[in-house]
This record gives sequence, C-alpha cells and structure tokens, in this order.
Amino acid sequence: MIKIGHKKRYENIKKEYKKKEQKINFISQYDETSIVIETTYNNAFVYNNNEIYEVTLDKKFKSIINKTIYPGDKVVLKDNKIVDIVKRRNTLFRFKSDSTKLNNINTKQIIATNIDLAIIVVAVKEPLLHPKFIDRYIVLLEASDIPYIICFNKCDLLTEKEQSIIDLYNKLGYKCLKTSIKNKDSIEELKDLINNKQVIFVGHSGVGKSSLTNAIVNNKDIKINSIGSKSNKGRHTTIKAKYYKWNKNSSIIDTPGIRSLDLKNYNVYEIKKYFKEFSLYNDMCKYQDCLHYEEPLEYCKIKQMVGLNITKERYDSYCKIIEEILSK
Ligand SMILES: Nc1nc2c(ncn2[C@@H]2O[C@H](COP(=O)(O)OP(=O)(O)OP(=O)(O)O)[C@@H](O)[C@H]2O)c(=O)[nH]1
Ligand SMILES: [Mg+2]
Ligand SMILES: [Zn+2]
Repeated sequence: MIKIGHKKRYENIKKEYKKKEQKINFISQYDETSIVIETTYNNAFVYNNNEIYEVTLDKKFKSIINKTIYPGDKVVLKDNKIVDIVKRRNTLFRFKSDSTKLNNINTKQIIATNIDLAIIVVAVKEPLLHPKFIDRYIVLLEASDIPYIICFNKCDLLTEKEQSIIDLYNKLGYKCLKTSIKNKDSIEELKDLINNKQVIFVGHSGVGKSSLTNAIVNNKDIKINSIGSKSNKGRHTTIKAKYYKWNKNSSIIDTPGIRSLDLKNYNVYEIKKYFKEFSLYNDMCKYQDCLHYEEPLEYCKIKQMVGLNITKERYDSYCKIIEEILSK
C-alpha cells in the first residue's frame, strides 16, 4: 500500500472539492458559526452558511490557541484563519497505544467533538458480529457521557443467531435499530432518530458506516468498499473522520473503522457501572468495592446472578475488560 504524504493528501482533498465545484471561499470577517468538516496537516475545511471554506492552521494559530481542531468543532474565523474555538460540549476520544513512544505509552486520540448522539454501527454478518465490541463501545460512550444507540446493519443477512444477540441488547434496554442498505430497512427511522442532531458513526471497518452516511447524505463522493474476501474484515476505506451536513440542523460525522478499543486507561472500579443489568445487584455483594472478578462466589451477588439475570456472555465480556485493565 502506498502511503500518501500530508502534502499529497491535501492536494487530493483540494481536487475533490474543486471537482464538485463547491465554492472554496475566502472569509474575511469574524464569524462564530463555522464548523470543521475535515482537517489535514496544515489546513482545514469548514462550513459557513452552507458554503465550504478552506482555512489555514498556521504555526501562529497553533501557538496562540495551543489546540488542535477536529471535525465537529465550532470555530471563529478571521482573514481565512481560525482564531478561536468555541467551547466544546464534549469530545469523543479513545486511547491508542503509541509504539513510537517509550514504554508504548497510551495517548489520547480525539475523534470528533460536540456529539449529540453516537451510533455504534455493527454488521450482523460480514464482518462477524462481536457483542464484546459493542460492550466496549458502551463503556467508552458512557464514560464520555455521550448518548448512543446501537445500529445492527446488514440485516438482509440476518439469521436467528444474530437476532438473539439483538434481542439481548433490546431486553437490556439499549435503543437498537435493524438497518439494511440493501433492503433500505429502517433508514427512515434512523433519519428520524438523528434529525436535528450532530451524530457520529463509530464501529469496526466494513460494517457500513459510510454506506449509512451516504444513504442519508446522498453524496456520491463518500468512499465505500467491499469486504476483503480472505480476511472477511473491512478494508479501512474511510481514513479520516469527516463531517457531513444533511439538513439545516443535522449532521453526521463518518469515522474510519477501528480494529480494537483499548480500555486499559479506565478505572477498574468504574466499569461495573456501565453494565446495565449489574445495577440491581452491585450493592448486594459482601464488600462494597467488589470487582465481581476474583472474589469468591459466596461473596459476590453478580457472580451468583450469572446464568440467571446476567448472561454468561455479558459477564465474560465484563471480565475481559477487567483483565485488560489489571494487566497493564
Ligand atoms: N449486504 C449488505 N451489505 C452492506 C450493507 N451496508 C453496507 N454494505 C456493504 O459493506 C461494505 C462496507 O461498507 P462501508 O460503508 O464502506 O463500511 P465502513 O463501515 O464505512 O468501513 P470503513 O470505512 O473501512 O470503516 C460495502 O461493500 C457495502 O456495500 C447492508 O446493509 N447489507
Ligand atoms: Mg467508511
Ligand atoms: Zn461482586
């Protein structure tokens, strides 16, 4: 695979906008309503009154504001430069291990900002449905205090096995949606749910985040790719988070698929709060700080409920996260 350098990538993006004959204007007054669409190394594209502007992120900007900008950011522009960032309502970030740093330190990677609702997109098949991955996203979003729903896409391929997984999450009280791009199932329902919101699509590669974005935004330039036949895994078609506006007050940030979600940096005692079905029993263990992990069965109410009101799969999923945090 050829890696495109920053400069080349920027040239490509510029061409892409030119091709669409969208105006790339010069802005000369202060304006508070610009929203960041996409960023490159030294530049950013922003929306302002339904037009696209290209702005520079020069060194001066970096030293004055000392912040990086992300899709979804509201920015203040002057003379084609970003001079300020409006205070963010929230940021969606994840920890990523950085092997270039000593000790493989985990760095915080912001994906996007000002999110009203996150859509955890999974495919019922192709790639394989991994409920543990849903649980990890739930932890991340609960910890970030960002509302979310689960979108089970590719429901044209649905079988009983996956339906039972959907039933479980429904029963637990999570808002679930069954979509299919192929059959156009629940696309209107999805539109209703995300109307008047700034939403973000997150999930594994190849699950259909860009396909769903395209079904709503109707933008032919959104890249969608087929599943790699050998690995049956997505191909990481989307390479950068990007903001799309689809009506006056509604927008979608489409993101690149991720392989895994590292939760090592979370507090080990925090995780149990994010498994809904534990809430009734969390305080019923012998010790208040029970981790529901290596404590003896007779002391732990959660362990006693496994196979009853807590499924073995969800409990295993919880233990996997705890194990990961404790092993850091
Ligand atoms: N059968 C079926 N295929 C779908 C559906 N939605 C998307 N696909 C296919 O799944 C493949 C991957 O779709 P993308 O939209 O590129 O997936 P993505 O989540 O954006 O992937 P990344 O950008 O790599 O993260 C494409 O071949 C789509 O045509 C669906 O509802 N049913
Ligand atoms: Mg994509
Ligand atoms: Zn316990």
